[in-house]
Amino acid sequence: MSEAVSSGSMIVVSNRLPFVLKRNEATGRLERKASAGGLVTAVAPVVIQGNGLWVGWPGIHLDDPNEPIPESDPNDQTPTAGLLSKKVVAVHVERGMFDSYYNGCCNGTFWPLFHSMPDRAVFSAEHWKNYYKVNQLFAEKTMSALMSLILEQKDSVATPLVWIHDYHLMLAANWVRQAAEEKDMRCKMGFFLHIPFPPWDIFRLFPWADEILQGMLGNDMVGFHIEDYCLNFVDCCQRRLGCRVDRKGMLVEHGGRTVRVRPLPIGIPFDRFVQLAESAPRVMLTTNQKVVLGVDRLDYTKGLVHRLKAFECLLEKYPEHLEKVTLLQISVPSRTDVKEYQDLKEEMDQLVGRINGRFTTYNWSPIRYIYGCVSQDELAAFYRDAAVAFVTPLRDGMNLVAKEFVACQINEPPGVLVVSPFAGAGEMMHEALICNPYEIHQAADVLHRALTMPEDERTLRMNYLRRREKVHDVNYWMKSFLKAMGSLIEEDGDEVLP
Ligand code: ADQ
Repeated sequence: MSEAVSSGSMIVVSNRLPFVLKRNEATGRLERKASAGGLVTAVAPVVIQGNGLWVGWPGIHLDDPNEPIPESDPNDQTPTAGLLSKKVVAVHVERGMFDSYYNGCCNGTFWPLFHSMPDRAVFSAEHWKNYYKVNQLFAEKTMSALMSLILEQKDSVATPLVWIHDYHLMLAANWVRQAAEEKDMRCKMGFFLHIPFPPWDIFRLFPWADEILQGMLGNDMVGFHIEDYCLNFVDCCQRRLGCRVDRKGMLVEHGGRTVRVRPLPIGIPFDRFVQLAESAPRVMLTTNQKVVLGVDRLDYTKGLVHRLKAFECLLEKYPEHLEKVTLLQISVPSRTDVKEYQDLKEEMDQLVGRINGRFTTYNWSPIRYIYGCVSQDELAAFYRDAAVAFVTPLRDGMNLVAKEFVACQINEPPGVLVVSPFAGAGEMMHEALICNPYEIHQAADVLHRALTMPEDERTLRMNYLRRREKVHDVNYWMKSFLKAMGSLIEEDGDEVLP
């Protein structure tokens, strides 16, 4: 698949820049630390090729916000290596305000609420105020980025594109739009939400729900992973704001404008994962044991406790798996300064200890638990050599792990993907085994079925899954976004209308 090309320069706006800044203790200098996610891989080349800009928080609180951003290391091979520091707009936010915006409102309110877990959500006027202010700050920075882009490219006829990402920045669009209109500057604005958009009954719990919807409707196009989230959003706009909507065409009328709503399911850099799987050395446990694999950020939405209990239930119900199957759970630490995440860590530690204490023999322990980040090579090897990927979120926007596992399944015969229907991935990866993590006994049955599935069925299912993910990879996602914005240049040079 060829790389996507935008007809205009793009400004990407995200909570974090596509790399973080770290202070080198020895030299005292700032350095870039690359982020290797699929989003950066797909989006950075389009920003760089189009001479665009990236607006975001640099991952560090600096005493002097004017301290220059370093250029990338000459040996940097990551997709952001070509992103010059003059193309990076760092948004500096005072520490206390950032904490209230990020830990308080984004992760304390929107994260649980949008994952339909309202009991975990904290509703605080103070956090909301800071969320509002930080969004304003991002909008101001985006506006100056837009002005500099337009000045620099004053002879260009193409309209610049502003692409805002995720639940951290749901309010920013309107301020950018208004300021651009006042200055008579053209721009197209798109938004993409990486997490689910909840149904009306959940969304309405947020006391300032109107403002969120109005903020999102400041864009020309609002994208979500799957159709269900689109319809939830359209429904909320109609019921909360009284907007006229077209459900079939997924259009919302607001403030004299028509906003397009589109499902844009994210993909992964499929070929990169295949290459990694082909070259990664074997890292799996030992002997002929089958490995059931879990890979996640340690987050309560990922259904980790349910997963461990389902595995325990498998060993009870189907003792033929004793000493033959191991659950390898790799959990990357996440939001470690938040109490709920510390509690989850403790619960996991105890549960792993209890299950291992119950079943461990001289030769075997049922659960291997790695609490930490693993390299991309290692990850690819784990994906490649696992018999089953057990992906059990209670709610998840998409879930890239399910897709990465499928890409790395290059062995013959392949393994089996088990995925929750409450992840966007479960909605789209029809040939996977679907498993409701809330029903522990049923989840154990599905896991048993995966472990005992005949080879030809495994091959058939995996071939379909791999074919779809290869075509619908992260570049395809990038292209779909540009197409939805009317900013995609196809090979023949024509812009593609939305
Ligand atoms: P996340 O909630 O972070 O993303 P996910 O989609 O599973 O969830 O992506 C996690 C990424 O982290 C994967 O690329 C995975 O390889 C990596 N990872 C996880 N554990 C790791 C470990 N221990 N070591 C190394 N790497 C690890 C949010 C939404 C998702 C949505 C994505 C993209 O919550 O629903 O799919 O954004 O839109």
